[in-house]
Amino acid sequence: MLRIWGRTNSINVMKVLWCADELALDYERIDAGMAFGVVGDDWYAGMNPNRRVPTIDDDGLVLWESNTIVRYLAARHPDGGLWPADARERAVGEKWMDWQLSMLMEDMTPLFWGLVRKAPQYQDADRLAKAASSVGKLWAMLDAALADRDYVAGDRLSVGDIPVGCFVWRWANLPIARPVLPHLEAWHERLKARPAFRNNVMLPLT
Ligand SMILES: N[C@@H](CCC(=O)N[C@@H](CS)C(=O)NCC(=O)O)C(=O)O
Repeated sequence: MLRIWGRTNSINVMKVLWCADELALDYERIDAGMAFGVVGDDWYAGMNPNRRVPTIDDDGLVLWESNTIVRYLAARHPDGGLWPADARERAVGEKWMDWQLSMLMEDMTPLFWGLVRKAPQYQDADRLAKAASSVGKLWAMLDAALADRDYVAGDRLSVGDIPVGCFVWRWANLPIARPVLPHLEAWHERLKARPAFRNNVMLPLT
């Protein structure tokens, strides 16, 4: 039995739930994190010493780090179609998973925490304006990459679309100015047509 710990408004939990639903997996989700607590309990830290969400337990294999979980579930259920058998195609998609962590997070974190969660430490207007402008330039990179393809690794959805797909919904719903990026927008529309994306990602930002 697959168990997934994490609150549904966490972007990292959304990645895992969207992936699991694309793969049509049976799972139990247990609320954890922020108002739900749980992450502070010692038994939880025994599974995930970071005390963050998501964490999964798949028949005794405990994993944390959302992108790793997405890769694991997709590879374990290759018939689900998210894990390209061709290493080159897969790497092209996976690159965007790592880019989400290494580049996109730096600007998305202050914007989300400052504008949506109103965290006092992210209220510097100058810093927020710089983050909004800089993140627009990052999204333009993905827009350019999508000029000749429907999804980040080619002509079908794969693991590589999942982290950036969660973040594009968030970016599109932030109260900021955004550049016009037609390829990115068309890809976002394709994601929005998927029930698993609608059910897990297309939620109000909270
Ligand atoms: N790199 C980790 C980050 C995990 C993380 O920071 N999760 C946030 C939610 S998005 C969290 O646990 N926040 C504290 C909480 O919810 O109590 C991952 O991708 O899984």
